[in-house]
Amino acid sequence: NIEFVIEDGVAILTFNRPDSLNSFNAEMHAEVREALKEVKKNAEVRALVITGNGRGFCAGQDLSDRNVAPTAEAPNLGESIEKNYNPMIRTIRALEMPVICAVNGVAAGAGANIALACDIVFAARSAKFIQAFCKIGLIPDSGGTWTLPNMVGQARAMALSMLGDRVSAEQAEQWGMIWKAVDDEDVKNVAIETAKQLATQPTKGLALIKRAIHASATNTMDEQLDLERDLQTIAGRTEDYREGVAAFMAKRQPEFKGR
Ligand code: LHQ
Repeated sequence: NIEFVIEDGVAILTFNRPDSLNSFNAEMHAEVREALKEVKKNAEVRALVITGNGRGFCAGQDLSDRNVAPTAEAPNLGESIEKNYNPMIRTIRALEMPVICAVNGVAAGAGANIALACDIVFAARSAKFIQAFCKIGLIPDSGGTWTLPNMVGQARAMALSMLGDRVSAEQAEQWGMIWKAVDDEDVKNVAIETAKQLATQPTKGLALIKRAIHASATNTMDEQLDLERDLQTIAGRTEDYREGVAAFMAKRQPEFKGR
């Protein structure tokens, strides 16, 4: 249900259920969980790319394995969120390396919000972002009620969540939901090349940048100044900081180790 490879310091996780637009069943959840575990513990990995095979990126939960017959017991969706979606989103957000998303096609429901949880998002020009949840009586999950208003403001977040309108890649770029819309045929390569380049950079420093930017959404300016002081203290003790300054002064290319 997924493909997972590691090359040149980059882990590439590809959703691989193209017939159902890479929607999540239980097996795919388990495989993604294992892959993310490997990313976390393998010291060689210094960036992660998430993408999908076929014409979709991910259509969220696989709705075909839901028993919604009138006689069926009411499901507990919170359990599935607690077991599957929330740990995945929390892991992506906490990974101490850049997570690059290549949205190769439609991203709907949880699929849209997995993309929005990543650090740098490229989307194919033909891709669409759809908060599809409202169409089946649900609310945006996988962090969407947090990421979306933070990125696009409450007016747009509310309307997108209630109407379930399709947002094009270019609109998503203009609204600050993603980094860049790129030509369809380039999206995976651009994401992988960006990740490979980032995998040669000061990984620890990048992880600290990630922490600081995330914290800014809920911190005051004053709290953020304190956090910057603390994180810069950590950054200043890394080998890569020494190497960066030494290379700059010697007018040579730095060789970062990621620590
Ligand atoms: C699918 C799906 C799908 C199964 C396309 N499942 N087959 C969390 C916790 C617990 C439970 C509930 O949910 C959640 C989080 C969620 O993610 S809820 C939201 C679930 N996702 C959706 O509601 C999106 C459903 N999909 C769509 O609205 C459309 O498929 C989109 C707009 C994504 C794409 O439309 P089209 O380009 O017209 O493609 P299509 O609809 O023809 O889909 C292609 C095939 O993929 C089709 O199968 P078929 O056998 O007819 O070729 C679809 O049935 C299948 N598929 N999404 N989520």
